[in-house]
Amino acid sequence: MFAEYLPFTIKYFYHIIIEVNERSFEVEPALPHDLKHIPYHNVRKSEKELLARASEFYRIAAARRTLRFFSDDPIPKEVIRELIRAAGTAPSGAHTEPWTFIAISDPTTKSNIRDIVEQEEKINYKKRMGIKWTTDLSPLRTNWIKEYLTTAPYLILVFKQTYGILPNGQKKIHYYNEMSVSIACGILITAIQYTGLVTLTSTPMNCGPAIRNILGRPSNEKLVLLLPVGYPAKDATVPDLQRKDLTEILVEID
Ligand code: IYR
Repeated sequence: MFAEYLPFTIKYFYHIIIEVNERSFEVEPALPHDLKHIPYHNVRKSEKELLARASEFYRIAAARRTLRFFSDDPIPKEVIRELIRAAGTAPSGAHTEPWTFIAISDPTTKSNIRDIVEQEEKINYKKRMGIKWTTDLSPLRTNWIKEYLTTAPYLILVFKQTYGILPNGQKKIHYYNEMSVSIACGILITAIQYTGLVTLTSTPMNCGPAIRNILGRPSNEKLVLLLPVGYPAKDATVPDLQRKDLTEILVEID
């Protein structure tokens, strides 16, 4: 419609652009275009049961704390696999599942990661973060020494795939990859808590490329989260933090 008001030459190019665009969207969808849609089964629960389950889940979630002191007691590999299976159930843009989870128990790799993280964090704390940030963090008693990276029996590293590769070698667009991976991280952290283990939600600043290199990961993968996983140390402490009340986080419009 709009093209009718344009001079001929512009009109010509306008149509080409539209055609090029339309053609580029005519390529095969990443999922099969005849994908079946099947009935969804849900066992309906009573209102009483809904509230009981929601409250029980809250109780578990509320008991979660970020731990910085880990026991070196081993945990079964099968538990880590189940946790990652749970994280992999997260919703993702166009069902692209744009995540890679690396589970590390090898002491040398953990030690190499600790070296990279501590080297960068030292610069972060001393230079990059600045006085305001380090002052805001001081009540939490964090610093650049990350003993938990070698003590915890497992490190789980979560990478987002900024794009994928189709069987024909073309790039596959990973819509909302950051959001999809963040949701998977939320499920993973909650699954760790539900299982009875502890973790620390860490996002090591400036360490992504070096860690990706030592793990031999491809360049479409970017480090989003590093989670040490294990039991808490016997003498572990946590800061006595309070969470916001429901009235402070919820606005109800009925
Ligand atoms: N990444 C650093 C600093 C840090 C930043 C924030 I924001 C925290 O909530 C906690 C720590 C570290 O891991 O020490």
